[in-house]
Amino acid sequence: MLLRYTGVFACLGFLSLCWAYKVTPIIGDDVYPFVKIGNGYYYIENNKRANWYQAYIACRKMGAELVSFETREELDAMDAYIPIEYSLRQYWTSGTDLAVKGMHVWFSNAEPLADDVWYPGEPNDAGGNERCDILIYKGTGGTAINDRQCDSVELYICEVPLPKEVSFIW
Ligand code: MMA
Ligand code: CA
Repeated sequence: MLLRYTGVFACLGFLSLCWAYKVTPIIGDDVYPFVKIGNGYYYIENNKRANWYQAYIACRKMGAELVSFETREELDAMDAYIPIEYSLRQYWTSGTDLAVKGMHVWFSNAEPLADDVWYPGEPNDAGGNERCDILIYKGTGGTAINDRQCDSVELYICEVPLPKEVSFIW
């Protein structure tokens, strides 16, 4: 009997521990060479161009990933940050359908691309060979994502996956 109650309380104790934590990002302000935009930390490469794979490697060398825009709001925050003179610049993102053709995901976190991040008419897989996703900054269809050939040599944006701190709140 005693053993049974001990077991029950041990389980309840464990469950209450599970419910009583919070997760908070560890870093606060800009951390060179990354800038804080909205809730994310980014490196915007405006000089060196690379194909999608090289761009991914360049980000990995910084301990980062090619950028992902999980929500339209994140993309809008980036749109508000980039100088207006950079209109029509294009920047590689981590978006790709290389794993499953027609299924575009953010390669850095496996989330599917939301419908509202695409440029009007995209993704169109032009020429049947557009597998990597690029941010078009203030094109005639606004700032949004287009699928392009992965070997196209372009600018890119890296994003730091946020380190998180887990703490108990009681
Ligand atoms: C057009 C359009 C896009 C395509 C690019 C390739 C300028 O936009 O067809 O969907 O990805 O061409 O350069
Ligand atoms: Ca396209």
